[in-house]
Amino acid sequence: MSAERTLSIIKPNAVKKRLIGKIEERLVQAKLDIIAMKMVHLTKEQAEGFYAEHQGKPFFDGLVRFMTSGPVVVQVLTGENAICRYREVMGATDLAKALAGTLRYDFADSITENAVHGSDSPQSAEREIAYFFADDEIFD
Ligand code: RTP
Ligand code: MG
Repeated sequence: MSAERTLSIIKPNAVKKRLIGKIEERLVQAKLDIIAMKMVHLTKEQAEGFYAEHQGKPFFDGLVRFMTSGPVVVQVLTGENAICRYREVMGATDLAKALAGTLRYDFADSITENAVHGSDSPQSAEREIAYFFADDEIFD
């Protein structure tokens, strides 16, 4: 099987709590390699566009408020089966359901402020990577 790419976001609560380094260590352990990276403070429009699939859901406005509350670290990760494996490293959306040892179990503050994002399918990975990175910003 060939290497896959996935988009990761270290969300504002984790950046604020100085957890970037701890999260990067977990990526190294999981053999998920960083091939693109930037820090951005999302605008309301960028956050709404990124999470467009959730528009109209009860948590949408709170999600956008949270994602624009401070800078985030956006990365492209690569590795065998990277999409699924990164979601395993992250743990369940709701920290109450996340397994011990996952990023969300260790670093989430709530179901919304859950520390990290990872793409959920090859289609969303492709869309999400192109949302943040030009081809010449990815170092494969
Ligand atoms: P993500 O997209 O951020 O990687 O998270 P996910 O796939 O595990 O969860 P998803 O269903 O896509 O939800 C996107 C983000 O919205 C927030 N959320 N809040 N209050 C709530 O009930 C609720 N549900 C979802 C979380 O920040 C979640 O990661
Ligand atoms: Mg999602």
